[in-house]
Amino acid sequence: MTHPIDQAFLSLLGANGWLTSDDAAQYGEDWLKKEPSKPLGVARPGTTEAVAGVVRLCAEHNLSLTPQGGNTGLVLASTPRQTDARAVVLSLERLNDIRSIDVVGQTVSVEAGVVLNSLQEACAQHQLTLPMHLGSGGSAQIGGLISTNAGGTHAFRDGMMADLVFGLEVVLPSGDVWRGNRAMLKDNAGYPLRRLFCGAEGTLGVITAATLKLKPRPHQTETLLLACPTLESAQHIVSHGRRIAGALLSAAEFMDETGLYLVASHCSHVANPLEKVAKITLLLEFESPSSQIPLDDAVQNIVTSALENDWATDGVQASSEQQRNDLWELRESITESQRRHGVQLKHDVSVPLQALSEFISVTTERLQEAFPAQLINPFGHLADGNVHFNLSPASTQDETEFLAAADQLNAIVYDAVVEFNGSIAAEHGLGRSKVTLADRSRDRCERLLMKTLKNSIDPRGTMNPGVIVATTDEVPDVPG
Ligand code: 2HG
Ligand code: ZN
Repeated sequence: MTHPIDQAFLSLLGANGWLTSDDAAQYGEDWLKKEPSKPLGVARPGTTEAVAGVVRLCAEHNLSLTPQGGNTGLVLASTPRQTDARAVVLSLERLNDIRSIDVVGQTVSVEAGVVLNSLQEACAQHQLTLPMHLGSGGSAQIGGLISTNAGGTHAFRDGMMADLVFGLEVVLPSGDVWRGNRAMLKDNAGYPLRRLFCGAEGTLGVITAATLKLKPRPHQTETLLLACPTLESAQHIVSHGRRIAGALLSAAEFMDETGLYLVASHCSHVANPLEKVAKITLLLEFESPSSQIPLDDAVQNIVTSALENDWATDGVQASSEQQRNDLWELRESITESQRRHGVQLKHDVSVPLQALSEFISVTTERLQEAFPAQLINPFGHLADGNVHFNLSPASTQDETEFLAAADQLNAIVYDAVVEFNGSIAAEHGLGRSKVTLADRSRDRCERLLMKTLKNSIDPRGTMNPGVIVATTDEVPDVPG
């Protein structure tokens, strides 16, 4: 016999719109497979009104709700808590319509479940692009990107996801729909509500649609891979590149030799075209919006300066789209390689640029001293000081001891971030993984503001509980 809760969701959403607990396993597990949970079921509404219906039904039956996009997050924000026996996952995957593209205003109105790469393909047909690029673009959905305020490789130039959002449509925890999906950059008619939901990780409501800022599609793209002796030398290239090319420089990604060792070990089909693996490998990309602004002179200048000043010892320039994709594949395989390697501790942090190199060397030294048998793999977005300071045991034999040292290793990284005036959560959000950590670093005032916001918009506390704001039993409310 069908359970009454299943029956209620089936009546609301139809057979295609509700998966019972037995079919929910994939939705209960995060990408890193850290904490598989067993949701009560998965709601897959196909319209904003149906999302509102799901929110109301959950309230009626006292169920918690975890909105889920492409489930590519790394901080446990899109799957329910293992202990939550009354958790429903709300998948946005069927809300996947591109409502309209405004070629004159250069905006797109899009539903939350549209996958980033599909949106890029649709925009490309109008010679436009969304300036948001990240490795998980084949799965990541627009609603999730907004909810986590994703950063990616172009953030130093084009901003994070919140900077690309002009308007939003949101189903609130009350079941009301906020129809704020306007297409204006300049929209100061009150509190900036759209900002509130960017990076809220589904704790204040469910984003169902958005209007996003587009840019002209690049007319010319040039991609370089450079072998650098140190991180400082890579930073010299980036500073020089920004002076020479200005906003034509669109990406500056760095990889440590450890990251490339992981790629060679676990994704052996991915080739490194440079003869020797350098201490730091730098991937630079330049984009020109117009045939009137060619890139060749700027790129040539940067390569020559890098070699003449010994900032780089070797380099390649992509000569075809295929080669360009291969260079990006090298960079984007680091995450998958480290996952295949096994156990890891991830730290998505940022520090001011002038302190970046010292931060990395000081932290590396402290980590090595605390636990020598580990792989220290700092990589990321060099122009905005965002480092993924990821750690793994050197081999499977070291796993148990490495995990036993996890608290100490995490503390070394996060203490150094604070010491260097950085952020403990740069572009992946807090999820449940970093809530306790973030809560400790908040002063009384900030903690109160966060709680007041959460409680006034979601008074029952059922929207993605345990994410961003700790539930009171998780962290004692110590005065800060
Ligand atoms: C990237 O920059 C992503 O590739 C993932 O933000 C980082 O694996 C990671 O920790
Ligand atoms: Zn990143």
